[in-house]
Amino acid sequence: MNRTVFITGASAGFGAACARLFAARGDRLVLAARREEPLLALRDELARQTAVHPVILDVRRRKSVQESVEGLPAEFADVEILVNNAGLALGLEPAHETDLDDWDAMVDTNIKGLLYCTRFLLPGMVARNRGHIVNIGSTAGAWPYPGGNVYGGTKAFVEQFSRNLRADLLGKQVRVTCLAPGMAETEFSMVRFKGDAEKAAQVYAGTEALTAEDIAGIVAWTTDLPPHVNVNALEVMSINQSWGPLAVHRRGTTSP
Ligand code: NDP
Ligand code: 8X3
Repeated sequence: MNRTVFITGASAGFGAACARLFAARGDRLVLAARREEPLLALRDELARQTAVHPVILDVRRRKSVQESVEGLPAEFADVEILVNNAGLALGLEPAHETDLDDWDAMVDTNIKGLLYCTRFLLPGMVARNRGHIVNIGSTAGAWPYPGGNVYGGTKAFVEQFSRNLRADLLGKQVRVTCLAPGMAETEFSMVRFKGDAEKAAQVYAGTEALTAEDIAGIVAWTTDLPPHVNVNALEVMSINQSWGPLAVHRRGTTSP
């Protein structure tokens, strides 16, 4: 395909699967994440297929994002596709019991990190009149659940920001897509439960969740459509996941 694709959160999960898929199609890759070891291992794995530029980057650091974008080698500078994927959920406690540091980290990563990457890469796309930003939202952005509080809020932001970008970009050949997956088996739950492997495994036990490869395939599909076709927002779940009824508090049964 010969496009340059910038993927955040490329050291694991959806990001790594996107990297593998885009590499197999011959796209050049800029792969960003904080953890050097898995990122460089992925670089080594994919270097046989395509040109890869790894960037050790914490997307929460605005200056680092700017320097990473401005310092891209010439071969990687004309980024055509940005997959804004870096993100996390921390904890599942009710709002009145959460750790404020967890809330800060989710807002700083899922919202502000995504904004920094967008703001520093978008001007080049507009100047070249060619680009596609794929933002990874979540079903949690549309459907609340106990303990989803700020994580769901950040993902609602991602979807609405994506739609507003489309409004700003009318008349430009720059597409914006928000892809909102449901439960997918990655390192997501290990991160949410802070390394508690047993709790994380329970999320996926006895069912078939989405895989990172499922999501990568959908991301790639949105980028392969004819240039005049923009997928605005797309929600996807495993067939094994659906909604429950609205919860009802019954006086006298569950509280004094
Ligand atoms: P993983 O935990 O497997 O991967 C998350 C990636 O984000 C890692 O590569 C991690 O790399 C990176 N990341 C986290 N924080 C930062 C940061 N501050 N700077 C740079 N990179 C960062 O999870 P998923 O692949 O499942 O998640 C990817 C995205 O998909 C997230 O936005 C998540 O919210 C969303 N999502 C996940 C779902 C799921 O059920 N799995 C469903 C719906 C949406 P590193 O630690 O090396 O920095
Ligand atoms: C991840 C899916 O349901 O754990 O965004 O919030 S969920």
